[in-house]
Formats: sequence, structure tokens, C-alpha cells
Amino acid sequence: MNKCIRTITKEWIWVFLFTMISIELVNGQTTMVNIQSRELTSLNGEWKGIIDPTGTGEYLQLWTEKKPVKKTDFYEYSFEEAPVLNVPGDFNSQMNELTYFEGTVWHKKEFSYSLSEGKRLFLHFGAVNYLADVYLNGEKIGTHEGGFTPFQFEITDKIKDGDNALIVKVNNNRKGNGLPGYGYDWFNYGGITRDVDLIETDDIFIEDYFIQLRKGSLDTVLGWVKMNGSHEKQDIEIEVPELNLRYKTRTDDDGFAPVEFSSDFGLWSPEGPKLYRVTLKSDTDFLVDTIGFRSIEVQGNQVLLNRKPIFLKAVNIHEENPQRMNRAYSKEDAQLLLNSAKELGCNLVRLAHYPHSENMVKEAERLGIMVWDELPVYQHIQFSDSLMPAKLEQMLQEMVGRDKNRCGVVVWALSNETYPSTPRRDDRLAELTQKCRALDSARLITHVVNTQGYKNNTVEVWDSLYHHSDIIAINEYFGWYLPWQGKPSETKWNISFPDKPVFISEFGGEAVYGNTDAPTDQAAYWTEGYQEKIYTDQIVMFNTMPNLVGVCPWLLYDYRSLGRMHSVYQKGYNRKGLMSEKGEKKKAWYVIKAYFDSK
Ligand code: GCB
Repeated sequence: MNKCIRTITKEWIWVFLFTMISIELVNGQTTMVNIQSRELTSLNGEWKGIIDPTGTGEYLQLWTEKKPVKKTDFYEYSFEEAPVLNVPGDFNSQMNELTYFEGTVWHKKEFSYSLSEGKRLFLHFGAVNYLADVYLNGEKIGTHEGGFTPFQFEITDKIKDGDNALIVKVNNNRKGNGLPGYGYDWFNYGGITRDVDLIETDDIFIEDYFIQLRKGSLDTVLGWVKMNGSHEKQDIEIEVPELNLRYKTRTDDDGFAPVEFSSDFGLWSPEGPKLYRVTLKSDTDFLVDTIGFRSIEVQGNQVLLNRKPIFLKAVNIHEENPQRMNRAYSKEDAQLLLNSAKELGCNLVRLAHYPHSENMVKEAERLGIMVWDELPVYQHIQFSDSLMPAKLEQMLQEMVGRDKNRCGVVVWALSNETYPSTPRRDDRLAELTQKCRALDSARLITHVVNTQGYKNNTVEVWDSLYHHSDIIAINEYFGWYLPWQGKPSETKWNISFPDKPVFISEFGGEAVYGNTDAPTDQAAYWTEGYQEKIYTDQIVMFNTMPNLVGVCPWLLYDYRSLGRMHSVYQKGYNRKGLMSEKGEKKKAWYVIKAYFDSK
């Protein structure tokens, strides 16, 4: 059955107005969605790199690439024989000299292009960690801050017919007022870590769209389509051939078209990750996407997927390829990590602690794994910095902008372990939550907190950020950072928000794979047995918890983190993996596997 409705509801007008305000305030340029369906020229591959630990390249204006003309001329830089850096790729893992490098590496790519008459051209980066200054043919075309989200610049008027030189100053220095700030427990892989593409479009093209079920509905899509270019009114047609569904809408004076239609969708779920081929056609553009339909909501103290309660069997994952020890980015990397999560019995992955590549999100959706997308608002953030609201908003916009049509994404996590004592934390994060709800009113929003008290075998859960969270997300390390305060089976819970669902977003402890001979009753030996006991005790404790809707061990694989300096056991790795970096399963893996199988 195919009902086509063209009612304009208040709900979407509000959503769209807010979206527009956000975009105008922060970026000036919206990053287009679904670039895989567009006319692309990849700039991936071999680039040249100049390492600039002292920052002299800026003073020398390295992007001008001056060449000696007179006999007396010389310039103290040249890309000519510079080392090759592969893009996408973090630079740290590509050259020994760069292993621990945090600073500037200039990247250069030469390419040839010829832009057809009447077309527009955009330069799109999947992600650059952390700051990117981009120069084309000696001219600066823009800057971007933030290591894990896409951005683009229009270069229609800057591209030359024939040879072009693209130079990107990539800097991965930590910044006090960055996102994240100075301190974090993962490896700071710098570089052009995701794809770089040229995107050619017509003068007027479909820039963005939102096609997902309206909150709580199992049959009605509520969304919009937005054109870029002239704002002449245009017909837009959305088709889902498998459902025999053809829906028509029309853009208004702002190039915006409301979308609302119903159908008898086969719903996406972990058991049946159904996706449909969806096409969008305007007078001047045609895009194909693969979209699924499902509802996610909280009702009382439960999480409902497609209106049925679900227990979230989750695992934390960092974006690191455990075999190659570099920043993960490809489909193959995603499959390696996600198949491991699947083998563990997971139906959700928490992509910690920043937006992972689009490959990760899409592969998870394809494999039937729900995704928890997270902003790198991690621990000590300078919320009172005057630039912080704009940075937060931009990153939110870029994360939600990219992933909003992925039904696999069920949670937007807006912060992790921030501290109530940090000035302006509460109001800045409250504002961010409101903005997130305005961008997408259908998914769950949460803030992850570790401020709970734990004394006399009672856990006091209270942080004010939970006012803004659909689910209470708790990180706790009882049995590791905090010794057990009584019998796990007798743990008491005092949760200030008794009506909300509770999710344990982190728990665990460290162990070295194969370390089974040392005493298993002492933390300082990093034994598998000690870690295993933490897990069995935790599972006993979970039975004492009210409103528990899921758990998420920290984490799947051991991963690099330079603050982990124990020279016998850690060697620069956080050893809380259920598996070693080589994929060897520790005893705790089997405990979680059995727990998930029982759920
Ligand atoms: C946490 C953090 C996570 C750390 C983990 C640990 O609470 O959220 O990023 O890596 O603890 O291993 O200490």
C-alpha cells in the first residue's frame, strides 16, 4: 500500500528552521550528504609530506611553493623529493620519525582537472585530524577544526584547467580549547585520515536531505530535502522501488521541500537489517541512497526498538586497526572491528569517543548492529572559552549532518565524563542538547557520566546532565579503579532519576593476554583471571540494578594509549580489551559472550 501525504506539519518547520540557523551561524557551507552517490574524483593515494616541527612553514609561506628564478635565489623548502604519505592515512604510523609526532605535517597533492562548462566543483575531506588549512594553487581556500567529521569547500572559481596543486597544513597539536582538549586516553593519530574527493555538481543540486521515520511511527517518514544553487522552485521525486512508492514534493523559495509519506515498510532491526534503495530526483540532480526504517524510543524505563523492549548488548570500540596499529578508516577495517563485535554477541557498538568513519556506520547498519555516535566532548573541556559554543555546534552539525539518514544510528552521545565543577559545563551542554534535538528529534540523546558516588556498597547516581539524557549512561570501574565496597550481589542503587532507563556505558579492568600464571587476586599483575573476576562480579551486580537496559564493556581490543606506561604489562597500550590487539580472546571475553548469549 502506498499512501502519499503532503501535509506540512509544525514539527518539520521547526526542525528545518533550526537547521538553517545552525548552518548559517557556524559554517557558511553545509557539507553535502551521501557523497558516494555523486560524481567523484578521488584524491586519495600518494601525497608528499613535509614535517614541520617548529612551525617554520607558516613563516616561509610554504604553500606559495616559490622556485628560484635569479642565480642568487633559494628557498628552504621543497616538496620535490619529500617523503610519500598515503591518504587516507594517519601520518604517525607511516614513518618512524612520526610515531609520536604531534605538530604540523604539510601534505601536497598534484592533480589534473578540467571542469565542464556550467558545473560546480567541491573539495571534500572525510576528516583531517585536527586542524586543516587548505591551499589550492597558492591560495588559501579555508580552514577546518575538528578531527573526526567531514567538511568541504567550493572551488568552482579556483580550479585551473589542467594541473593543480593542493596543499594542506595538517596539525594535530592538542589544544586547551579543542574538542577533545589536552588529555585523552587514546592515540592522537594526526593526518588526512579519511577520503579526499572532488565532487562535481550541476549548478543546482540536492545538497542535503533527511529521510527517516518520524518519532514513534512505524510507517510514516517525516523529513525534508534541501537544494543548493538557485532557489527557483523545483519538483522533487522520492522513490522506493521495492515498495512501489513514488512521492512528490516541491521546493519553496528557500530551496527547501518538506517530506512526509507513509508506507508498509519492512523494519530494520538487528535480526533483520532491512535496507531499501531510495532515489531522490530533482530537475537537475539524481541521488541514490540505501536507507532503513525503524523506530527507537524510550518509554518509561525501557528502550523500545520498533515498539518492542530491547536489551542493549554493546561493546566500546576505538577507531584503530588492531592488526596494523593505525587509524582505521576503510570498509575492511570496519568489517574487522564489527565482525568481532558481532562474534561477541553485540547488537550495539559504542563508537568511542568521536565520530568514526562513515564506513563504520554504514557497515554496522548493514550487519544489523545499532550505532552509538559520540562527540569528542571528553573529560576536561574548556566550556567557558568564548569559541566553545561555535565549536560544539559545528561538530554536532557535522556529525548529525553526516549520519542522520542512517537508521542504524540510535543514540547521539554528546559528552563523556565531563565534570560538574568545570565552569559553564551545565549550560553549554544543555544548549547543545537542545540543538541536537532540533536537528533530529527522533533519536535518543545521552551524556555519559562517571560522577556517581560509591560508598557503603551504595551507588549514588546524580549528575545534572541526566536531566538532558534519554538514558542514564554510567561509566563505572568497580573492581578496578575502585575496589568493591561490599558484595556485588548486595549493591544498592540510589538513582536521582528513577524513571529513566539505565545503561552501563563502561566497565572493566586491564589484563595482558596469556598472563595466567601470576596471582589472580592482585590487580598489579594484570592477569586474565583478575579481569575475568571483575567481569563475573559486574554481572552479579547488574542483577541489583533498577531499569538496566544494557551494558557496554570497555572495550573490544587492547589499543594504543601513551599514558599507559607500565613497561612490563602495558607498553603504551590500554589493556582493558576483551581481546589483545592481535585478536586473542582473554578469559573475560568468554564471560561477556555467555552473558550476551543469555540475554
Ligand atoms: C574511562 C574513559 C575511557 C578510558 C577508560 C580507561 O572512563 O571514558 O576513555 O579509556 O576510562 O581505560 O580508564
